[in-house]
Amino acid sequence: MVQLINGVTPLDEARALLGQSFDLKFSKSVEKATADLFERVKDKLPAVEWPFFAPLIFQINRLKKQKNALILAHTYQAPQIFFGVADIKGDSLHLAIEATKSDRQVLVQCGVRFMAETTKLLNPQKTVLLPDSRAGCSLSSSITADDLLAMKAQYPGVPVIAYMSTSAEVKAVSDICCTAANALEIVEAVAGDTVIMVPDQFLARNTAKLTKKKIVTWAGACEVHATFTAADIAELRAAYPDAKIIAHPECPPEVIAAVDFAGSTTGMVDWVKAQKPARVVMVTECSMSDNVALEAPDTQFVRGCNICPHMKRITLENILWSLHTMSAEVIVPDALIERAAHSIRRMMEVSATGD
Ligand code: CIZ
Repeated sequence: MVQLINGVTPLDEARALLGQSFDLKFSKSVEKATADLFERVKDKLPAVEWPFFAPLIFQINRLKKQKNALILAHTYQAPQIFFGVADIKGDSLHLAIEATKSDRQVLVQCGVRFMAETTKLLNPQKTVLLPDSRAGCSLSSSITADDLLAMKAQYPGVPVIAYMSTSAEVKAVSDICCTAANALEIVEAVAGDTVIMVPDQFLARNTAKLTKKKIVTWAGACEVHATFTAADIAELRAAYPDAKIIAHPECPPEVIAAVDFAGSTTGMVDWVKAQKPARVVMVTECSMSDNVALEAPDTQFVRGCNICPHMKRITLENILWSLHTMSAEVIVPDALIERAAHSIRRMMEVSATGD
């Protein structure tokens, strides 16, 4: 068996390897079959790139039907994935919930590992594939279950809220989960006047400003959002005085204080679609800004974003390889699934605005 594309093979070798099993020529029939998709993305993808993407998109869409697979793409995925092959698009909780409504048995997660685990937690009978098993997350890897158990020992009886960007192990030793959209609602809903919220120090500090409760947190941060500063926002304001600036609550509090709106990924998308600003800066992941731009033609998007290197590990090449070889399957032990899914379900009982 040739070496796996998943996680180890450079892109040019990946194409050569895929070429042994798939026709990757940009033929007239592929051009015709993908013409509508190109129309959708052409404002964000250079036309010269389409002949490379189109044959992969064509083969993925053909193979996913054969394999009874559903492709889930997070908002941070590049437009060729988001618009080219995804069946369900959105934030991690939305992807996992929507997958439960499908009868397709194979779920290909175009996202990072904690997202694939979340999908598995809510779809335990289905096969969940992660096209690059190295796709991690700085937040999720910042805390282990042992770290959290030690923290719980320090604060006996204090309820523990785990942000969705955590591993299944961490969710399993938490009381309830939260998203960026419902963090405040969950803090208010749990008992007591002190809560532990892990692992994002900035989401915790931004939430603490909105509640009387004391929030004990962890030193985790999202490497995409943590690097934005108040000076960046001031520079953007000076350069684009007419633009609305919106940011994700994983940004530091001084950034959140300086922007016009702060919200989760879904919150930001909804805000742009509802407010229709003439010009906007999305202080978040770059592909998200590109994807929203393609759906909001009346708004001009200024790029004030960072790229998530983990999300960008997912490519059309490794999605096709993943479907072809049915790898890499995300395995979560049954006992862990039960406990970790319980924390997600508790959140869904408390909050109607899960995603
Ligand atoms: O869980 C998600 O999808 C992330 C990363 C953030 C959000 O705001 O939804």
